[in-house]
Amino acid sequence: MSDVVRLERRGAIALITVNNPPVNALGVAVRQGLLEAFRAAEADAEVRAVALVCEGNTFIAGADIKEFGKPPQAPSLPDVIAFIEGASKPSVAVIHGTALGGGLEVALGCHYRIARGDAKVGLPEVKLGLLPGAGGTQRLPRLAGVAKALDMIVSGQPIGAAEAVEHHIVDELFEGDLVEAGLAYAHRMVEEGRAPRRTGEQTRGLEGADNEALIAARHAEVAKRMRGLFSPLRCIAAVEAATRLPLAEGLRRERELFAECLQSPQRAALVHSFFAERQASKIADLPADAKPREIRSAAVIGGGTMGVGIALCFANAGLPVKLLEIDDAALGRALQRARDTYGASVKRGSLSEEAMEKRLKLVEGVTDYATLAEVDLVIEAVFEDMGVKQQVFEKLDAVCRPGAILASNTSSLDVNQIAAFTRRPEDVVGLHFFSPANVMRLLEVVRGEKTSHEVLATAMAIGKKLKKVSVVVGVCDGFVGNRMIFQYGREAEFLLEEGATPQQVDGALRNFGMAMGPFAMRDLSGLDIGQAIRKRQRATLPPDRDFPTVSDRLCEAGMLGQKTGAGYYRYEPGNRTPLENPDLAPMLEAASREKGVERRTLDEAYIIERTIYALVNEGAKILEEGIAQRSSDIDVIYLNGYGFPAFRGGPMFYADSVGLDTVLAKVKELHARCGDWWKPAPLLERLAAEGRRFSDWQPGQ
Ligand code: T1G
Repeated sequence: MSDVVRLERRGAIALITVNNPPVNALGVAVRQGLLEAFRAAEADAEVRAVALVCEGNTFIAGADIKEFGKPPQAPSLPDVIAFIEGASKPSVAVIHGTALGGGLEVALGCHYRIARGDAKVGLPEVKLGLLPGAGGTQRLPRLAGVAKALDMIVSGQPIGAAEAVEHHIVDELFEGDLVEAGLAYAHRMVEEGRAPRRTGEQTRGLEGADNEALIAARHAEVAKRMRGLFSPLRCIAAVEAATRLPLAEGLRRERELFAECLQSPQRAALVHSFFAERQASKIADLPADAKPREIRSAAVIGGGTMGVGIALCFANAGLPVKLLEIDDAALGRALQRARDTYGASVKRGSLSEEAMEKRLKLVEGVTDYATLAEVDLVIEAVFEDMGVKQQVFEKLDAVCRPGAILASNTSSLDVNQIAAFTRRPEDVVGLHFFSPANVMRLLEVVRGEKTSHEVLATAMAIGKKLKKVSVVVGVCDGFVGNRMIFQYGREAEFLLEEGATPQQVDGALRNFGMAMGPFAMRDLSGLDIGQAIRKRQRATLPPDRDFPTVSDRLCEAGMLGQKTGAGYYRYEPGNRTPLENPDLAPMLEAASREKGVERRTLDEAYIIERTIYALVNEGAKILEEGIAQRSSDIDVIYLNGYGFPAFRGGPMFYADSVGLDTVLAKVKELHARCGDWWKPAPLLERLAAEGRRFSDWQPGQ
């Protein structure tokens, strides 16, 4: 028996145990072990039934994602499952944790399934650009029906054990010890003389509904809602095969569609995104013994949009948090904002009244700094002005206990300078949340020169506790995300001077997959924010450096975006739908005239290169300066904070997939035509010359 799959005889029951940490993934050794174990159980005349359990935190959580893209190794998972299903002795899968993907497919190959009450089951393959490729699209509909199977397979979302029982995916729930429950159920199967109940032979789930109409409706809906994605429609095609074909043919069709998804560049990008997010939590030079400090309570300074959003993150995580404002009136407004934010969720039905009240009780409004003496972590979220930050941090340094961590939510100011306002720079760190802070998953953990290892480890731990995707970044203007978005936004604005309209630029980038175009995004956040940043940047650049002017003209005309009813677009009162702003066209004409530029029609490919390559070139500089640890960290920032499409893997992965030689050639052409904003990053030049990719690069190489 292999060391990842064990077979034991418990009386007339064969107990098969998988033990392949951390998630019992179905690597080749596990597949071999399972096949050997089920074969041995089948051949053993003393064995009357089989129970399959897993050690560790979870039942099998899927195929081994690391194997994708590598030459397949026998036995294939479908073959293992076919043997399990075809066995003559009844088998039961004992599910705990998350039975996902191939894990649920193995369980569906077993004849019966029991699950612990807190377990979940799901088929998340679509999130990796795939589809359930080991019978899930054929067996799940036969148990749960086509509608439920489509819901689970197209969304990739798991369901709880009780819901799985409701939909005949799981037979019954159990509590307590896995092995005991498995053996007890197996004994019951023997005593009741139960025969193997082969899922592939079930038909109930395929009957009683107009599956053809269901499939057609779902296809139309997904084609619209998941535009640009490759695998969701193939998921539907595979389930459609189950409604029409006998199992063997349906399985063949599923394998064909699975192979198409496996070859798709979207699968490579989505798998990259999966591992990149997990890699981001690893800090290369953090000593193993750097233990996080315990955070039992927090405080947020500033009850504006960001401050309240951050406070709600703590309340959502069940941590008490003080929210400090300058006076009772401001505090009242802040607490009302907190209540209104939760109220919207209650109205949407995503939060119960009871849960809202419980969380609001965790938010304590204060106006006196002295009340912060015992908190473990303070996050400042006041106005983006260094003078104001200095006042706040000097006060915090005076009142907070030794060992309390002082964090700033600044979106681009110098965290080292902020740390220097205190006598404890080693306890100062940046925690850059993204608006709305209680929704956006991204957290840039800004590591100051003096930030201690322990404080850095604590920042990462609290990020995880708040269910954020935390990425460590260094100190510079804009850190990683905003530093790159400045380039992207500026280039987008230059395109308006060259002849494009906001609709064309936003449309091209939405077709690329961005959640929102740059001009709709600027109208949302407010044009005045960009104006202040450009003013600061101008002070650090040569006077002859060219800047676009349209945004400044709009600000001068008081058109700041949604908040004033007009910016790049016009908005009807109370309506966020962007409409054409008739005042813009003359401004664009004037801007082009001022620059002596002949307006022309720009094609989508040019718009994408001009904007996305601006991200890439700046990302290469960020890597070379050590502001980000690895190119995949930059991808994680863009996937989780800036609406970059996961099916393209992030800006750096996208550049690798285009080829750095191609990217560099375009950057050089733009440098020649558009000036020093496009000076090629040395790292980009070097990697392109060496035929390498950003993902091959390590610091210092
Ligand atoms: N393969 C390989 N490694 C995996 C893995 C997998 N399926 N799942 C997790 N890991 C690694 C992960 O990279 C990390 O590694 C460690 O395990 C802990 O993960 C044929 C084709 C199960 C809910 O998509 O959703 O089956 O960083 O930090 O927060 O039809 O992992 O420690 O080195 O996420 O407790 C379908 C993916 C595959 C499930 C646990 N299955 N995994 O969450 O831990 S495709 C999935 C998860 C498939 C079949 C198809 C989560 C989790 P490291 P973690 P967690």
